[in-house]
Amino acid sequence: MAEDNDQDQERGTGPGQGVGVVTKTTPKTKRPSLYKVLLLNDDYTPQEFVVWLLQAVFKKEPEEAVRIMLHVHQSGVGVCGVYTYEVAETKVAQVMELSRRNQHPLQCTMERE
Ligand code: TYC
Repeated sequence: MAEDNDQDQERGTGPGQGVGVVTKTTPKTKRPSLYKVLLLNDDYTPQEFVVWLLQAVFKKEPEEAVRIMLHVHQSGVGVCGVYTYEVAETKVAQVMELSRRNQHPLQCTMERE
């Protein structure tokens, strides 16, 4: 063996001293948990405001924004998008702040998928 010589003995790296021990670390990549951002229906927030908000905050096309708004309006709750925790948290905060500033009671929450 290549390491079985005097030089290795002097360095204390001969057989049984750990030479050639390969530690293979398996790369561990964990996918982040995803969160649904939910919009709740109410009787007072104008439909136009909700459609505008879905485009401004959630980057929806106008047709998709109308579809989501009508779904929430008719069923009480609907998903605006699915994001990682911090992105979802930011979207919820933006919706709540825009609603508050415009004096609408619109509510928005997030829920783990
Ligand atoms: N229900 C409201 C209305 O008729 C419209 C609305 C839709 C409000 C969706 C909130 O998340 C909402 N003016």
